[in-house]
Amino acid sequence: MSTEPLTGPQADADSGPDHVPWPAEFAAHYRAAGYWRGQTFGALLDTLARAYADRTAVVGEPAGDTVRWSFAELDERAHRIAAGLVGRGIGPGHRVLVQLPNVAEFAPVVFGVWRAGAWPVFTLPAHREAELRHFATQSEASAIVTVDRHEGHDHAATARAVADAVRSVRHVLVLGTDEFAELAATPPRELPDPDPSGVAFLQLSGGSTGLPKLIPRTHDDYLYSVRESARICGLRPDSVYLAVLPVAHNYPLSSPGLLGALHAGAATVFAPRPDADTAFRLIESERVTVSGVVPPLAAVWAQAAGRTARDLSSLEVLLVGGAKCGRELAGRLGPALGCRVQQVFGMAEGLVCYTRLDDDPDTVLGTQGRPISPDDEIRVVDPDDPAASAADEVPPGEVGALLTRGPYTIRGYYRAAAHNATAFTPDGFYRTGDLVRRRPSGHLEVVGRVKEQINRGGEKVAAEEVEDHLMAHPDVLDAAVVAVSDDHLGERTCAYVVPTDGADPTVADLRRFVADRGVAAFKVPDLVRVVAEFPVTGVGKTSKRELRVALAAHAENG
Ligand code: AMP
Ligand code: DBH
Repeated sequence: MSTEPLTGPQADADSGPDHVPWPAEFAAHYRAAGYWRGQTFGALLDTLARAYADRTAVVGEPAGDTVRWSFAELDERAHRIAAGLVGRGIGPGHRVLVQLPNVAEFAPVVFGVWRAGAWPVFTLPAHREAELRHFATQSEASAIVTVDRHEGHDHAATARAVADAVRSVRHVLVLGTDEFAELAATPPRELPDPDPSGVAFLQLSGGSTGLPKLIPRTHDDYLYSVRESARICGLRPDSVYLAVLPVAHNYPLSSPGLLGALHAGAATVFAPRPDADTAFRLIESERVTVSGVVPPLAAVWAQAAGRTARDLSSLEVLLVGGAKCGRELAGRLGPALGCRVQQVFGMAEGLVCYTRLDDDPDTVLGTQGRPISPDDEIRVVDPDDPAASAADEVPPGEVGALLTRGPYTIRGYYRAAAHNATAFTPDGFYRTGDLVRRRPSGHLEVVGRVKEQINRGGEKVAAEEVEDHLMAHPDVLDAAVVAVSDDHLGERTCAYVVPTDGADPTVADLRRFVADRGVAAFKVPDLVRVVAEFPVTGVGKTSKRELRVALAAHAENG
């Protein structure tokens, strides 16, 4: 595995504050309106453990045996893990990379980190060494919590390699080891509650410009979105949420996800895999009432539902989002699965939109929802001007670039002052990079993107990041990665490559090269085309627009 440092612009140290606070007058308003309530996640779990003590909080299946922990047990485990972390010197403000698959332990580990005052950094199981090194370096992480092996990958070995390469990482804690069991058995102790208006964790962006940026979210702001998500999705104490997507991702974590379910006193069932067989088995056995999927998975479930012998009758609501769910697929889901459909359009940076359970069918099938909060400010602006401000709105009903600002949308990425200067408007609106049309009801239709990101069925691939990996190949002079439409995933990646003089790299070689750089499999280009030169724009920049046009023409001509 490559251990060279990452090259390219995104590897340059970008500095700046850990957290860009909301201006005082906004913060005062968000508190006065009751959005920010001054509660931390640790304090929330105290309250939940009292209110729902013996009710089931989490259900998982690590190695065949089902783990089933009540709120009181979850609370106890989180207290012990917190004490164990603090005993090892991992305390307030420390960053802890959490790389866990969908196992019940995810919940006590994350709440344990919170109670220790440390900040989870939510990596995905698909991330590999290069990405983890980047997150560890960026965040100056003190520890990594992971599993031994999962789906054939040796996570513990990868975590150790990261610890060897990144000096700040002093602890690799592996679930299932004696060392972890000892940590998790530490007697609970009183620990100071962190500042609720301070950073609670670092979430990852999909990475619109190179490697993912870290997103600082506070207890106050995130808990507001979690509380409202639980309400909007109709969660009750007797709801059962099935977490099928990797639960560290913002969507299954909070929309309404694990945290929304906990907040409502409901149970979360962790599906070890998202396939229809696994999911349907768990829906039947655990009487699951609600789940959340991405469109390609929704399509697979809808098809499989036609021939399953499983009883899916408990399922009341299926959320679909993360990528555009077209009207046709949205319309098929309810009848196929015997449930209601709720579209969700969100981002780890903040803004989350839902169709409401009482919206009319045209709105549910044809839009991606409306914002959670009356104080989510939405501007749909000139899509051709990357510097468009909130004042440059397009006429009502027209397509434009979405800018947003509000009580749970960040004002800046973690230590990224230079990037923040373009990712946000001077008055604090986040440039989402999404192209939307707004209906008079406030519902948004997502019609595309302005930013260079390929959405592979909900897994976001930053063109620039893959380009940088390709550019590291000695035979590659230039690389440009664009989206190609795909019936199943919505989009796939196509890498255009200009070889260096006289070189003739093969497609297989280039794909293997990217994979060997230690990146998630979903970032290895699906298609690779070797060409003599790229089309250029007026000022000589590679024209991705023309590459996309060429690709589309190629596809049409077979
Ligand atoms: P991430 O940066 O990984 O948090 O991904 C957020 C992005 O996913 C959004 O900015 C959108 O581009 C995309 N996205 C999420 N949900 C939807 C949806 N329902 N329809 C279309 N795009 C979506
Ligand atoms: O894609 C996303 O990031 C996303 C989708 C739905 C999200 O962050 C969310 C809901 O909260």
